[in-house]
Amino acid sequence: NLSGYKDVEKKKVVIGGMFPVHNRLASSDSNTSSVPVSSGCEGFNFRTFRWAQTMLFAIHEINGKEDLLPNTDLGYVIYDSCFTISKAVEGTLTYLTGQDEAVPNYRCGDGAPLAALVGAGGSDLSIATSRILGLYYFPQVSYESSCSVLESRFQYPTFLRTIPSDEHQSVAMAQLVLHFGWTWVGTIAADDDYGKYGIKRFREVVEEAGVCVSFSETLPKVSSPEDIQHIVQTVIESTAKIVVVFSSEVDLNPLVEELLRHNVTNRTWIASEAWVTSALISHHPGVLSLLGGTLGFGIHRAEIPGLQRYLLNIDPYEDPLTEEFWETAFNCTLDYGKAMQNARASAMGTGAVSRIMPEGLCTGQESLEQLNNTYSDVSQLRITYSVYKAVYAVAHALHNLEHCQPGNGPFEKGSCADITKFEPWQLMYYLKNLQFDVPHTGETIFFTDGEVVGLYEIINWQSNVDDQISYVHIGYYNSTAPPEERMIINNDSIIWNNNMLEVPRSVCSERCQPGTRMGIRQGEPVCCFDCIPCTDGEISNTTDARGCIQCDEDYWSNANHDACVPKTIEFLDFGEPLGITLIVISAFGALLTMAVGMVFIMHVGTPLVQANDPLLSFSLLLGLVVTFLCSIVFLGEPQHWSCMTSQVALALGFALVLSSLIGKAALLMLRARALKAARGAAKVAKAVAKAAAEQASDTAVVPPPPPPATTKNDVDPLRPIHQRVIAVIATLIQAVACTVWLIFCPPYPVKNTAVQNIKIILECDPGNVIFICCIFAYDLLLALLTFIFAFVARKLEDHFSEAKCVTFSMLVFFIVWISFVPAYLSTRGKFMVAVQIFAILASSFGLLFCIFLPKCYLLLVKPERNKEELMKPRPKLRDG
Ligand code: TCR
Repeated sequence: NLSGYKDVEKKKVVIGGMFPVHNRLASSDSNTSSVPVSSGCEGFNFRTFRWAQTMLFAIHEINGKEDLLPNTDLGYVIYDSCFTISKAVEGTLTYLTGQDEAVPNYRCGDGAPLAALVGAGGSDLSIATSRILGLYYFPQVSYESSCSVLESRFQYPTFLRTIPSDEHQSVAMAQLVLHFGWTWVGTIAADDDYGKYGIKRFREVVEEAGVCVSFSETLPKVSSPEDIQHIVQTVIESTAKIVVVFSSEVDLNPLVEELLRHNVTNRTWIASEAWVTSALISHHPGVLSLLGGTLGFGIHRAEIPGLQRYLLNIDPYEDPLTEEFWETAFNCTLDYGKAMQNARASAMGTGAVSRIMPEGLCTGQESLEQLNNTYSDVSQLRITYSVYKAVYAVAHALHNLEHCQPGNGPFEKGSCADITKFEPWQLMYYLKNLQFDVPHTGETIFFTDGEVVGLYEIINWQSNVDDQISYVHIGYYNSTAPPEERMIINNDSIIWNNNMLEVPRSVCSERCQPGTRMGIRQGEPVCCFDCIPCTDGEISNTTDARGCIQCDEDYWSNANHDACVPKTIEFLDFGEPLGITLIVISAFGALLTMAVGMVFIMHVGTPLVQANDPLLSFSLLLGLVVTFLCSIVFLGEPQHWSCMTSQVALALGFALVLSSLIGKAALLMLRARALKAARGAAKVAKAVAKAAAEQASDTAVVPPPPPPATTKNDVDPLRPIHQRVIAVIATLIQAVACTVWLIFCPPYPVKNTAVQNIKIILECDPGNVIFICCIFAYDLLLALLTFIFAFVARKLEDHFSEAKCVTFSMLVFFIVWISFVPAYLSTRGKFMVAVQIFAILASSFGLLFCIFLPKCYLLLVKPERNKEELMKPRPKLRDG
């Protein structure tokens, strides 16, 4: 008899206990032809048996105390819930009705009032039992059921527990995952309320923080190799390196065995409280490679002095459960006959018991100490301590109930309850308003609405010297602390899977570096994405940027696309080689033109200079100087003044040149036509003369008529004044046009960013395209007219082939400007300016050389040919 009723006058109260001492129901063939019997259980669990024994130990301790329930002895009834709801319900009903049928179960203290139920085991069992107990307002104190749904006082009015709610644990796990920056995790949950609600809350918290769940599997409750196989495949195939498991050890064990068979490594497992210190899991051979580095949450651990001795001193013959324990632990059959013999023998001191034992039998004298069994391992008393606290809670409530002062009691009219015949709800009152210190540990226990505070130790599975797993305490979690202090982890003391020291990574996609943005993958979680490089002109300067940012107008992306850099400013500068070259060439051109002018001035009196109206020649040279020099204005950073001057000077310069030329060309053409007419007249005159001569030879000699007078006036119908008027008018038209242009829509400098992304091209905007077109079209028109006039006069052979020179120079002019168009259109940026300058220079040099080179040659090298009579056009037909 485990409870000592030494004192006969002592009152008795019975506490109920329920422990899942077996792991499952024994399978029974469902035969409806006979009376159904309650099925038995199988799979003896040493750990839960220790819990049951701890309850007995606590009751013993309390019964031995003078200050706690001094006048009352506690008895107990303990049921095996077998990890199954049906057994738990069966036990609850048996307990409530007092029909002691369900054996093997302890029952001690018949007839005494029932106090409370300590149990019933896992959350699913407690949910079932507390619904029944709640009907009668019968208190239930759970040591193990941590599921958050049991928080509801509405559904479970009489449920209390000494283990914190999983609400805290789920949040703590989520925080752990976030703490290490894992964004890609897999989850495995037991197929019960514990696993499902635990993982559900974990997912909620974690997903809100942007973590994605790679897979989410459920462990089968009833052994199913296919399901386990499926989960193993999922774990292997997933890229998630972190697996969160919310399950009891019993449900998880088959999976661990299968994973070990598949040699799965390189995962970090996050353990829930139910398996974080499980010997069942951690004692598999070779488990280190699979589960080394596991992190998990354990409830408060305590030392309970005297417990180990109590556990080791268990009497195997006391009860069917202890018998089964003994036989399972020593893998033998207890032999009652031999046992009695041995007892006698050992009492007589003969010893040498085991040598005479037949194979497979045991005596009950075997040493539990040497067995090294989970049962007697008191190094990780967590749930055990919770059981201990639960028993003490009931005892303290009973104590308070017993020591109620009549008149000051909590019930109607200050009445008290009687410990010999109290109602369950009266005990419930005392349990709810309880506060006590746990013996040995000194921890203060009180229930806030049935719950205790969420305090966890964070445990890391590390290998110890003999390659066994040791549970190393690396931090803690306190749900009552301010948010940032809730979790304290010593990162350095963690040893990860494969004995790694750095934190493992678990992400679906690596982070997107600056310069790229996250691109969603259709149909995949948000944590899985592609990093798409930003397009040109767009940047991202953070990791994991959702999108790229467009750079400002004057900025452009750098090569890495992680910063906007100012665009390079481009214009053709004076200082650069191309600029210098162009300046030199144009200056040379201008100087050369002036030199030609000088030569002309020096020979101004000679026929050659006089033949072509010298004033027009000078204006032509002046125009050329202007065009040469204006090309310099095209260089440098465009300014308002330079934009206006360059184009206008060019247009005017050309206008001046071409107007002068048109004057010359018009003169030449008229000369040519006059000459042609004169020649026609001469022919007629000659024919007439010939006929007359023939006649005369017959008759008499008639002097021939004088040749037609070719006076200067006849050949030069256009006087210099006319040419000049033409030139002046032609130039003036252009000047007026340019003035209008400058007044109404003057060219202005612009920043052109459209052509090239990485550059700002500084250039001149013409202000109005139509205007600039008209102005240069006018120049072109002058050139065309000049060409036509000169072409018509090309046959006119004066000594200097003036008409040919002009025709040729116009051809050069056209060729240059025609080839300029495609060249200009196909270049970009500052080279457009260069092309334009080249065209200007080329056409100007063309004009200069074609028109003035032959003349200068004559003037300087062959002055003897510069004679008056040579200046006259040489008619092909000579007189006589
Ligand atoms: N709460 C779990 C069951 C459980 C358990 C354990 C089972 C917990 N701790 C340790 C075996 C060993 C925590 C439940 O179902 O509520």
